[in-house]
Amino acid sequence: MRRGAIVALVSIALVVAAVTTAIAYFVDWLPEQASEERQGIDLVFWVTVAICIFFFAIVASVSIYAAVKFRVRPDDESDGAPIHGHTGIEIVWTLVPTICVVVIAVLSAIVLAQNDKPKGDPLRVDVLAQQFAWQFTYPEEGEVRATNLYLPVDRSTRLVISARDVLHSFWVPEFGQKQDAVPGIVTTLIVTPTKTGDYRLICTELCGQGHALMRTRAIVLSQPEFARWLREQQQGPAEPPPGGEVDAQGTFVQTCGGCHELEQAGTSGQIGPSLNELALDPADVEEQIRKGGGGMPAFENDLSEAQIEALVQYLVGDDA
Ligand code: HEC
Ligand SMILES: [Cu+2]
Repeated sequence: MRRGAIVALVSIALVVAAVTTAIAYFVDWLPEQASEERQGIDLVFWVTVAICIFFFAIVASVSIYAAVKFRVRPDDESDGAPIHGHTGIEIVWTLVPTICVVVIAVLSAIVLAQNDKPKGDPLRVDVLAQQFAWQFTYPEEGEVRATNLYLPVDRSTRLVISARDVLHSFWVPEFGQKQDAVPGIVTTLIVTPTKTGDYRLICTELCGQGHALMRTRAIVLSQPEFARWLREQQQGPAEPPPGGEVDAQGTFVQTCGGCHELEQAGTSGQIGPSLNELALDPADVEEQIRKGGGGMPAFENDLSEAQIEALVQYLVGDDA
């Protein structure tokens, strides 16, 4: 090849590489990094991007050079030179991508294995996915339940994930880790938050009409704040209802708040209608809780009679 051609090819490749690298580097593509696991995931991502930029620059430079240099001139009716392949080049373009893919695969396997290991003694949280809400239970902390995922910072959490009805998938972009919830089997996922904050928690497996709404929050607290939150949940409200009554507000927050907005309970679920200005008879509310319908599960078998009664009273009692 002539020297001019090499200079042109290399220059085009460098310009293309510089532009694509700048786009990759200066645009803020990834969500904030808020877990230890994300570090390895991001590493795999950037290694893959670097490989892609390298080959894209080569391919773009040859394509652009060829399109300009060997374009058909007006009135040029001649045929191209007869070429019968090139064994050397074929070996190279088979071998090099194979090596790249193996590098990505091995790196991914290492990161996956690493991200499966908790650091120290993990907190266990049971995650239940159902159309179209998340529920979190802390079995080692007195069965505390919540519809937001509360986590302590700098401690590994082992999420034990199950699905009640169809496939769902757990994902908090800032944590990176992602895992399907599969009916009939239990899956697990390790997350070690590194930053306190309030993150989106979303279902990433198309699971029905309400799929786009199947989202809640992952709230990472400092360790003392998390301990305080747990204690509050374990003890119930500051003034427990007298005479062994049911804690209607607590039941609402834990069972219904993931789907319904209700100001007095401080919930903001968006799957069902807001219950702030509920204009229903107590009998209809009770029927709705027992039988569900229209996208709401039936709670007849999940709640006690006393709980159902307390919820109806809470939502449409005399003073409501
Ligand atoms: C998985 C999400 C989900 C959960 C959990 C849920 N609901 Fe619903 N709820 C809905 C949907 C969706 C509707 C709308 C049903 C319809 O349009 O027929 C609804 C409707 C209602 C209505 C009727 C509202 C109206 O204005 O017509 C009431 C009352 C209600 N829910 C109360 C509750 C209570 C109390 C709980 C907790 C025991 C609860 N819901 C749990 C999704 C849910
Ligand atoms: Cu889902």
